[in-house]
Amino acid sequence: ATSHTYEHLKVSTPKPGVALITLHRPRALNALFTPLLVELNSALHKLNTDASIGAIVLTGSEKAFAAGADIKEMKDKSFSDAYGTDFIEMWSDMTTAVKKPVISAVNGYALGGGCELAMMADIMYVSAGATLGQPEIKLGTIPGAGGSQRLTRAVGKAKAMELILTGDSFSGKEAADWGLAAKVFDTPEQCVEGALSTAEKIASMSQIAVKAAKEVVNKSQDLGIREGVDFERRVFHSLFGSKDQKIEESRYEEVQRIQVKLL
Ligand code: CO8
Repeated sequence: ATSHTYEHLKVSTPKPGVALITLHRPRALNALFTPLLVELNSALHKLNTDASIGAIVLTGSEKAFAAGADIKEMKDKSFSDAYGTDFIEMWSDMTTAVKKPVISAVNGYALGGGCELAMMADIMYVSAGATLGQPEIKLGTIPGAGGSQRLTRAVGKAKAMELILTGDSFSGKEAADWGLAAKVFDTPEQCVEGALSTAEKIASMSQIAVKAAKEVVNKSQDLGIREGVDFERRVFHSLFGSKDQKIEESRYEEVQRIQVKLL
């Protein structure tokens, strides 16, 4: 994926095991139109099957992560256009097809579809001055790429309802205070750097365990607690079959000491 050139994205590997995808449609503040989404899906698919990549960071520019779905592309769509092509369904690739952790580093505007894209990532990092929001209601519509579901799970019904019904935007600092973002940084550069170091840390772990961990945490969003705990235990059992889980003899005593402490 890194050697491939894209028109609306930049893909690089700034750290070992880490891919950085930068949305690059500066003239439209990274508004998410179909050609960009096709490229994004293609890049994600390639990175997903690239064994040298352990984690992915997704970012935009300092001014805009993404200022929404492309209003110009959408304004004349009819119901049959939207329903017939299952419009926006392709966005879900980001979470269904990608088994490796994705961290969004959000700076500037992340509005509408941009906010939804940021929330699709497994971990969201923000800079304090970022502007997030679901302003669809102001355009006579509602979030269409998971916003009403992911925002509500992250911040609770009261806050999500208020944000989605008013279309009011919120800051990166608020996103972190409410638990939507995992970390907040003072500047956009620090935000991207922070996301890259976390990605590097994740990429240094067992890829098979990381994949399993992502899968079980995501399941918690779909399953009740009992089924979720059962599912986790099954996946946990399956990791006894992985090479990475086997403790090297040189570490045996250290691990035993930890186990004794836990008892
Ligand atoms: N779609 C298409 N083009 C965009 C978008 C967008 N979402 N956002 C910005 N642009 C373009 C502008 O048209 C402008 O292009 P040009 O120079 O050719 O006119 C360029 O980006 C720069 O934008 P501004 O000059 O407006 O930059 P500012 O710094 O003055 O303002 C803002 C930045 C506040 C982010 C402003 O651009 C803005 O309000 N953008 C729209 C935000 C928004 O409402 N996004 C859509 C959310 S809704 C959604 O994503 C899904 C549902 C949409 C349904 C639509 C049904 C009609």
